[in-house]
Amino acid sequence: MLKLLITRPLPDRVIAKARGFFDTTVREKTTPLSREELVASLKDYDLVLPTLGDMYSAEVFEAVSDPRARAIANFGVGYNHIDTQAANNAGIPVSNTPGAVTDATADIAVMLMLMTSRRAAEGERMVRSQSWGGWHPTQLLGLHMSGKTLGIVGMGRIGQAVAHRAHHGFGMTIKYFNRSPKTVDIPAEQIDSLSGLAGQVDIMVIAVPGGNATHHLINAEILSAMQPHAHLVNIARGDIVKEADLIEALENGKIAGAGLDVYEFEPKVPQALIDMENVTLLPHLGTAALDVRENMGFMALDNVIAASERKPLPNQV
Ligand code: 8YV
Repeated sequence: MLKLLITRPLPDRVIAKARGFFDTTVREKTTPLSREELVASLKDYDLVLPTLGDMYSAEVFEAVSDPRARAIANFGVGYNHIDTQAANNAGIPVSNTPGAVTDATADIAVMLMLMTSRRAAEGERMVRSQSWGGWHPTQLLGLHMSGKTLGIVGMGRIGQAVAHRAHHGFGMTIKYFNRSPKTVDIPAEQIDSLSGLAGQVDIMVIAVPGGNATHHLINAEILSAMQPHAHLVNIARGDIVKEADLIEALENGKIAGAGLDVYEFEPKVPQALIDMENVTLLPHLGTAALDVRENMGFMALDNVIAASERKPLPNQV
């Protein structure tokens, strides 16, 4: 039997399936692999199923001259923690789990859109701290989301799923920025500059992949272009937003609020954000539902199984 390393505990059904095919090691820690573990994973296992935070840098691949690993099947759609060029050079194909994450992540985007625009977290904190004195007509007034304009940065699968929800569910006008021209099956306008989009929308959702090409894409220039009543939502990768610039924009009223599921230096969250009432902070909940995580796991296993049979990976990146 080929040896498979799964780098975090995964749902029971996924582990059971893996054990049916492979001599499976499940690493019990919930933290990313150390440098030694990364190197060992390529040396000691035929197949590796890693996830967010397992930093397969070029240096890790270079440290293993004759890797035993014949595939890296990432659990998750985002693979900015894996240097795919270096993996290719080492002859190790990499796959991800597109599709399995789309709806759940789009749902979290809508949740954050509503939470930040309608001040839900602030209200919840008020109730919990027993400082709610009772309803009155001008209390906690937020931004009425229905019918407003949504800007989507990155009109891939997740961006389109957010657009569908916002258009059909909330009657929002959809505008988007995408590197390449893209047509979509709902009324939506592609704007050719990101700062142009930023200036036209009431809520802006980030849905581009992480990685070098999008690092600090949302910076002071873009945040300054946004309207003072607008909100920013990030459900993609933390370092797409230059967090120091976001803090500055919030502190100086350049935008009205933010809803974040991801952070530049995850899991560190700056105290300045924690201290702001108009910021909603979630712990990377994008796909946190059992059936979604099972589907992600099964999809990653499909790729592992294909690699074990020396077939092309169905979701090679
Ligand atoms: C995952 C995500 O749960 O799929 C992704 O890329 O961002 C999350 O929803 C997590 O990152 C594991 O990959």
